[in-house]
Formats: sequence, structure tokens, C-alpha cells
Amino acid sequence: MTNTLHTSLSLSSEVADAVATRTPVVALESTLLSHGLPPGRNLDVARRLENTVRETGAVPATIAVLDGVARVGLTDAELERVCAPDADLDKLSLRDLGPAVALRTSGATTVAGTAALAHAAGISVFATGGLGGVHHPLPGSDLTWDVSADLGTLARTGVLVVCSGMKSILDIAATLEVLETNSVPVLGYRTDDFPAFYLRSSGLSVPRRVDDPAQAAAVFAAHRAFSDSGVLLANPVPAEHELDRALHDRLLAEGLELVRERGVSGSDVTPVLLEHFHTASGGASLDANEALVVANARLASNVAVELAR
Ligand code: PSU
Ligand code: MN
Repeated sequence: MTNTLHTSLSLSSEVADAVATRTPVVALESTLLSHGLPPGRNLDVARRLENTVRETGAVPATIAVLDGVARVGLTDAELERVCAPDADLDKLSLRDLGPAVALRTSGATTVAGTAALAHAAGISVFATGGLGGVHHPLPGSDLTWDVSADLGTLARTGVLVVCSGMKSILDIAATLEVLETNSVPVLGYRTDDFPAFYLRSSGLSVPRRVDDPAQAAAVFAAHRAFSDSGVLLANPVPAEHELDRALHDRLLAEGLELVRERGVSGSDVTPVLLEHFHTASGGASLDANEALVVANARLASNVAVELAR
């Protein structure tokens, strides 16, 4: 038997070289491109994210599974494939990686899937938009079992994830509790308020605050001496791109109603809600989403540069 995982994890030569020479690398996820943004716009964002990482002195490693090979660092043609209107990629969380590799299918990786592959490739800094979390219970029930595998993966994977908090469709207080239970430090970047993706504040406090990339890097390095878990660095959406709160609340209520009407569940909930925001906000949520992931890529890159010092 061949070593399936070994032969199925493929680093681009640029990324392999950077990892070997301890050059800063930033992992980027692909679900936000294929399932979170409309075709056309997603490719622009994908390239902008990679350019932002390069400008800040690190090597970008966008991650996806293509024809059963987990690719860390995509060529431009592979990036185009991930973003194509007819891509029809699966959404791959960590539980889906084994099946995708063994059955030779293709998919975009979520935070959980990307973090696991980045870690396997020797990359410790990762930028995304929003983390998955604990969903509110369905009407008529007082308990939900829909808890994103992003949380369990961060609990066991030593990566620093830079995000803009989590989407306000989630139970953010419960999500922060689960992160605490799993010993994942949560840091606010230049803020005392935990962000909520399109909004700069969720109304909840961050457990800790850092004010520059060097502090974030130092916390991550110190944490890793005691624990195998990851660290969450929460960077609020840039103020000029924050969604209007009233518009946000209306879109969220409509989106949740849509999800209920159509009986959407599981991993389809987030993409359906994001699409509703994007079509019903006249593009404002797209601008916010792009601005926040670009800012997160820049911050992740700055932290990766500090870590490599
Ligand atoms: N950030 C974005 N857009 C997205 C996501 C993050 O700007 O679509 C994705 C991430 O891949 C994250 C996923 O892992 O949303 C959460 O999905 P779920 O709620 O099904 O766990
Ligand atoms: Mn889920």
C-alpha cells in the first residue's frame, strides 16, 4: 500500500521552497471563493488576496483539493478552476478530506479543511473571512448539534487563524464558550469588541487584545509552547466598509426566513445566506466581504513575517 496522505498532499514548488527556507507563508482558503462569492468577483478577490500577501513580504498558499490531490499553493490556472462559474466544487471540511482524496473528487476547503492541510504542509498562519461556529437551535428545539468543525479543528491544530469574527447568524456567545473550553486563545486586533463579520462589534468583549503584529506573533509562539491548539486573531471589517446595522439586521432576518422556507440545512446554510446578502444588499456586502478578507490577508502576512524573525 502506498502512503495515500503523503502522495496526495502536494505543495507548489514556491510554497515548498518557502517552508523549507522558513520564509513567511500565509495559507488562504478556497470555500470563501467558490461558495462565498459570485463567479467573476471571486477570481478578482483570489488574485487580490495573493497579491496582498506578496506585497507584505510573505508567500501565499491558496488551498483546495483537485482531482484527489490536496494542493497547497495553486497555479493561476488552478485558481481559475476553483473560481469558474461551472466549477461545481464540493465544500470540504476536515471530515471530507479523506473521502475527497480517496475517491479522487475536487472541492474547496473550509477553515477546518484548510487549517488541517496548512498544518500538514508546515504552514502556521492562515487568513479567512469568518469562522464557522455554534448555530442557534431550530425553532421548537432548545439544543443544536450544528457546531462547525472549524471549532474542533482549531482545538487540535496549531495554526493562527486571522478572521473577522463569525457571521451574526451564529450564536457568537456560545461559540466563544466552545473556544474557551478548547483552550483556543481569542485575540482582538486593536479592538476590545469581538467582531461579527459584516459588523465591527458583536456586542461581546474579546478575552484579550493585541495592538500590533509582533504582539500577535509573540502570543502565538508562547501559546504553542504549552498547547497543541490554535489561536484566533479577530480583525474587525475596515470601518469604511462596515455594513449599515439596520440593513444588516433586515438582510439577516430575510435570509433566515429563506433558509427556513427552502429547508436549507447543514453546510448549505452559510452559502445560501451569503448569497442572499450579496444579491439583496446591492453589492454592499460584497464590498464588505472583500475588504475584510483582504485586510485579514494583510494582517496574517504581517504576523507571519514577525514569526519568521
Ligand atoms: N469566510 C468568508 N466566506 C465564507 C467562509 C469564510 O468570507 O464562505 C466559509 C469558511 O470556509 C468557513 C465556512 O469554514 O464559511 C463556515 O461554514 P459552516 O458555517 O458550514 O461551518
Ligand atoms: Mn454546520
